[in-house]
Amino acid sequence: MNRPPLDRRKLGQALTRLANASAAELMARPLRDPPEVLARRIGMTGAPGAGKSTLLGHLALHRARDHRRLGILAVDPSSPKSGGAILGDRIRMDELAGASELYIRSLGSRTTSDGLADNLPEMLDAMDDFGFAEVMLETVGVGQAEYAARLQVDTLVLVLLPESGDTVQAMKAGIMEMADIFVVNKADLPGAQRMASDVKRIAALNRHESGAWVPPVLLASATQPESVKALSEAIDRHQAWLSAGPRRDVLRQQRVCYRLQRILETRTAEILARQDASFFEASPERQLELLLEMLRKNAASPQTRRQTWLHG
Ligand SMILES: Nc1nc2c(ncn2[C@@H]2O[C@H](COP(=O)(O)OP(=O)(O)OP(=O)(O)O)[C@@H](O)[C@H]2O)c(=O)[nH]1
Ligand SMILES: [Mg+2]
Repeated sequence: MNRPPLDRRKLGQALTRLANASAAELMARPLRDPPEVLARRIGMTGAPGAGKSTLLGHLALHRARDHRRLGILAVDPSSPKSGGAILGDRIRMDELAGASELYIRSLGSRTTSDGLADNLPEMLDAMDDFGFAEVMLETVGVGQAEYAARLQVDTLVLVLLPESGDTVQAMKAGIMEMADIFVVNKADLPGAQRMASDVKRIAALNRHESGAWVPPVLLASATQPESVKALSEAIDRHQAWLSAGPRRDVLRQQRVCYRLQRILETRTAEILARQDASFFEASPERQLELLLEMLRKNAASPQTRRQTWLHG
């Protein structure tokens, strides 16, 4: 294929700049022309230690074999500055050497309230701008993070462990309805088959409309390459299903909505933190008026507008 090689340095800088951008800066960002081809977004979520990075690593190597440009962003709450090392450890370096179009980056979750990384939506867009065919997102499935992750990806893979009590917890949190593919991971451990049957039974209770996607329940293990292939095929089937119906557009709209909501929340919090007693003594109506004024002023500020984002 005739395309320039991936400029890793430029991409790294763009992602860092976005990760550090304030809500005010994001709001003042000029509208970008989205590229014609958007990256397929695949999310992998599950409890800490479920084997997500390991599985994602194998999956990425499998899917990068035809030289498609493929990125992995791993939200790693435990290591804000690991710079990809954690996930990188899970992929053998000799395998990686042959995959020049594979890009991996760990992101710290830092201050964000939704359990994902700061400004993740903007970073995912940057991956589109850099010509990725596919972006895989690893998030740790705790609390609100699943919901937030759901909105950022097209295909969400939920990684469960055998005999972990995960099913019960997943049902409680309503995660079962969110996942497109279930993986009972570490299938080399005892209890995997039974766990898979349980999940199948529960998953079958959801979604009845005709034409609806029926989430497959797969077994996987780092020691079984064919299980990675099966997962990869399930992802392709789900992506094909998305392309055939309205769901992809619905997801993209929800994504835009969520992003605006996040920026407004963050910016509003920043503004409110700067106000003194006189602001809060005003009537609620006046407070809102003042707040809107300040938000508007920010959007028009030439200083922030001058920032150029991705390409220089
Ligand atoms: N038995 C078994 N162990 C596995 C398998 N896959 C991964 N592990 C082990 O499980 C542990 C956690 O693996 P990771 O891939 O780091 O799991 P993770 O879900 O990414 O972990 P966090 O990102 O910390 O939440 C490691 O010690 C792996 O070696 C598997 O298929 N079978
Ligand atoms: Mg991990």
